Amino acid sequence: MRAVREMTSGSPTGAASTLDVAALRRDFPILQTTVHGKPLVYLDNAATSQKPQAVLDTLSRYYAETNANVHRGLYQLSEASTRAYAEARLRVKNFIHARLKCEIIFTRGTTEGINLVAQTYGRQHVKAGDEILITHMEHHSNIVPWQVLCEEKGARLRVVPVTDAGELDLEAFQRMLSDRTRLAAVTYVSNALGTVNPVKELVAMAHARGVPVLVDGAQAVPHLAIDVLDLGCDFFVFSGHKMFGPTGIGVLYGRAELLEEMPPYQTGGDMILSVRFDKTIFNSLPHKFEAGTPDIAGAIGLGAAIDYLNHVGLDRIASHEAELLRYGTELLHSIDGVRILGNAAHKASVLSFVMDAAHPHDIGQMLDSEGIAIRAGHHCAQPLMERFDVPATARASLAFYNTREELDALGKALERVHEVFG
Ligand code: C6P
Repeated sequence: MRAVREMTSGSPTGAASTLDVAALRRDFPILQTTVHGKPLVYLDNAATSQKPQAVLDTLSRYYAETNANVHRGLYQLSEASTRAYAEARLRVKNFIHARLKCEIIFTRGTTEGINLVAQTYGRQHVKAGDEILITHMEHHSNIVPWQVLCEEKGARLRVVPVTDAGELDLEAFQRMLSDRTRLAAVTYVSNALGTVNPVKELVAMAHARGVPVLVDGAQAVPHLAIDVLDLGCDFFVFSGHKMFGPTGIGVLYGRAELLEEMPPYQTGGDMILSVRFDKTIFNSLPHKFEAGTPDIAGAIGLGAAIDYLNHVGLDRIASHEAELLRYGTELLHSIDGVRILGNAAHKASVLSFVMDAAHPHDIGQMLDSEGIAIRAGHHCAQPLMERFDVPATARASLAFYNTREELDALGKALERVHEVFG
């Protein structure tokens, strides 16, 4: 945690700073390990990120010292656990700059957050003949819940096209918003292309037509500072595990006015004020949407990940990753037979590519033998693969702890793939 080194010279604003990546890497035990006898080069951060010792310690300390159920006991441990859980919610609220703590709902992750909105807000507002607007670059999690809802209601799923560079067609987005559109659901950062969408602009366009917007922030939170009020979005969802927190915990942010009106997603303990056989009264926000014992340790671990990210600094992370992405892009362009998918002007962290010589799965396996972890496949974005006429891509995805040396190792291994298969 002492790894951030300020370097305030060299910038007209005096704000330039850089990361002491070597020191930061020591915060991540898994980055010190080897795979097939080679140092691990972890380039699958879009799938899930690694966890710093601070998060691991928080989890084990919670279970060793504070573990008790929340909102139930009158004894000290339960009060401490309840307090820690509430503090985690406050950390999330501050992290995404929400207005109110009760607008933060803990979920299992991005997928559950989207399903929650589709099954509550969606079922409440969408009727036959209505439309839901999504984009061609969505993850399956931001396609299928809307598709299922549309089928149930006799509504229509409309899909905004993506250009050859992998950018959203903004004119089409504008054109496809109609009086029938009940919700637009868009990703902030594409997991398969790295494209950063102009979410604030999209929200403004949608709101001008009275259409609420859900933003899938799964791939944004580890890389960009998030301000939901500035974006103006109505819902924002993300997963803890992609931002150096535990698996099994995520967040749905919703504007209180909307959440208040929505029916519960799941029912049972903790989401009620009173239960009688003739009538149940639901609890207030956020508890109305958190039925059952929540992932208390996960939420507290997510709070620790937020502290860690704040300590490292999202501005420093963004500039380090932009430099890595530029370096990696040039490196891949220099290798014979490599073609990058996703060449948007504004990108974050993802290098998705195909090679003439080898299937992405062969690339993934050869890289694994060198200790390099990438993802090969459709990245849960099959419609996007079809759009680019490929069955799959190989994808290297970056985090702030990655280095040029690791990208050099990737480059060397890809040269070997070219020699072997080419
Ligand atoms: N993408 C990837 O390798 P969950 O699984 O609920 O934490 O996140 C789902 C999800 C939703 N939206 C986007 C943009 C995502 O990237 C993901 C997860 C991983 O790209 C696993 S498929």
